[in-house]
Amino acid sequence: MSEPKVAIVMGSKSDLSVMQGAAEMLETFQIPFEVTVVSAHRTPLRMVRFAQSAEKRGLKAIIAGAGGAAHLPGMVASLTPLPVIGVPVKSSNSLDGWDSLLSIVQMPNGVPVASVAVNASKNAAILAAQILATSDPELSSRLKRYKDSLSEKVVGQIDELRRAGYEQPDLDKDSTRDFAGTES
Ligand code: AIR
Repeated sequence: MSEPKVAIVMGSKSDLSVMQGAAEMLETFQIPFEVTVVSAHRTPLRMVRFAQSAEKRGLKAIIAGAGGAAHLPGMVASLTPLPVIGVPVKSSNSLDGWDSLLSIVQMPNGVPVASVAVNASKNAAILAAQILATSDPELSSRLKRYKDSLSEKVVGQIDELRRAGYEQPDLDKDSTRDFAGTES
């Protein structure tokens, strides 16, 4: 793979089962990435080195996941101009994910962290892809195809309901589509 464009960092390897969803999604979009463990509390200096070198190393976005007192995304965001997307991880020490979610979302003015839902690492990767796609037309096309595939799945579900005997409202008379972004 070429130089990583996105970093996936997590507070502990125990977060990997959640965070690997982001890795899978970035692979789908053919975005080169790196994956590592950086703990805001156990390795604070590694966190500073990681965040301060991220832009120079050519990264364009950072996905940071942590559980419990999830300070990693916010602290990384305080040390880099790159966009940081936080993934609240519902870890073994977590109060049902709320502690992590609030630690990530409730940032002070001036230091934003974008947050996805608890454990929603795939969405973090999609958002990172969307950020990169603003300056990458090929990636933008891949994203549009992905979004089209989402609405196609729903069309399939509607057909299944119809076949199961549930009459469907006629909402799709004209040729408009939910996501008509794919170039012909
Ligand atoms: N964590 C690690 N350093 C700082 C934090 N907040 C988090 C990890 C993991 C949780 O603590 O992100 O979700 C439990 O980590 P471990 O290593 O004890 O399994």
